[in-house]
Amino acid sequence: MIRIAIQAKGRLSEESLAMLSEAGIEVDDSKRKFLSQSSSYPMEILYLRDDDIPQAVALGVADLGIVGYNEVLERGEEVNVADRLGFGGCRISLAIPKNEEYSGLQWFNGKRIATSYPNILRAFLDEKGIDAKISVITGSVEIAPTVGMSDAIFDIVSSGGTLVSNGLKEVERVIFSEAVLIARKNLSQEHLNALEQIKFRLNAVKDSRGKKYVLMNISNDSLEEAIKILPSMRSPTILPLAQSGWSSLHTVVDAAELWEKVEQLKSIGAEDILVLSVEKMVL
Ligand code: PRT
Ligand code: ZN
Repeated sequence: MIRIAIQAKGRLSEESLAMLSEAGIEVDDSKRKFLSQSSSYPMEILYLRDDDIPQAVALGVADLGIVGYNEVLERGEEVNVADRLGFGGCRISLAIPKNEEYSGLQWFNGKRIATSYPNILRAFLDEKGIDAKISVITGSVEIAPTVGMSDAIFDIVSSGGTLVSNGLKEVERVIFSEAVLIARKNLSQEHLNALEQIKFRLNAVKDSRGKKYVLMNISNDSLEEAIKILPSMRSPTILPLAQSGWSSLHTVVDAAELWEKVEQLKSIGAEDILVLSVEKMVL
C-alpha cells in the first residue's frame, strides 16, 4: 500500500482527484475522510492543506504528494520532484502600483515587499543583489500596497485579473509553477515500483488532455497535401475505402489547432470529418 497526500480543499484538490481517477485510482468522494482508501488501487489518500504536503512527504507520513511546485520550493523540504502534472499552472511575480514608473529591479532597493513566499523571494533578491524588506502576509497579499503595508507584492498570478483590480502591475515573473508529483526520499523497492506505475498512468492521462482524434475521407490525389497540413507526431494512419481512389485518414491533433486544421483539410476536399475525444494516450 502506498500513501499519497493531496490538497483537501482548494484549487488543486478537484483536479488531483480527477487525475488519479482517470489513472484508474478511484476515490469514493462520498466516503471521503481525512484518510481514505482507493477502491480500485492499493493506495491511501491523505487530505491535507497544501502548505503541509511537502513536510508530510519529507517525514514519510505520506510516500507521495501532489502539490504546487511553488510550495515545494518555498518549504525547502527534502523531497524528490517525480513528475510535472500539467495543471495548476501559475507564476510568482513581483508587482507594483500601476502608476509607478518601473526602471528595472533596482526599483526594489529600500522598498518593502509583502508576500506569502518569503524564502523564494529572499533567494531571488539575494541572487540579484537587491536590498529590500520582506513582510510575510498569509492572505490577501494583493491589498497590502493599498492599505499602506508595503510598496510592492510578490504573489501568485495566473490571469492577472487580481492584480489589475487592485491597481497593480506585474513587473517581474520570478518562478513558473504547476502541480507536481513529489516522492519521499528512500522509497522502498516496492514503493518505487508503484511510483513508476503511477507516473506511467498519470503521463498517459496528461498526454491525452487537449488532444483530439480526427478521422476523414479524402481522395488519394489530396493525400500528400493532407499529410503536410497535419502535425508530424507520426505519419497519420491511412486506410483504403471501398470506393476506389479514396482513403480514410486518422490522426491526433492538438485541440488548440483543431479548427484551423479542419478548415484547411476541408479546403483541400476532405469529407465526413469526424472529431473524437481521446480517452488515454500511451506513448
Ligand atoms: O487551504 P490550503 O492552504 O490548502 O490552500 P491555499 O489557499 O493555500 O491554496 P490555493 O488552493 O489557493 O492554491 C493552491 C495552489 O494552486 C497554489 O499553491 C498554486 O500552486 C496553484 N495556483 C494556480 C494558484 C493560482 N493558480 C492562483 N491564481 N494559487 C493561487 N492563485 C490566486 C492568486 O494569488 C490570486 O490572488 O488566485 C488569485 C487569482 O489569480 P488571477 O491572476 O487569475 O487573478
Ligand atoms: Zn495553503
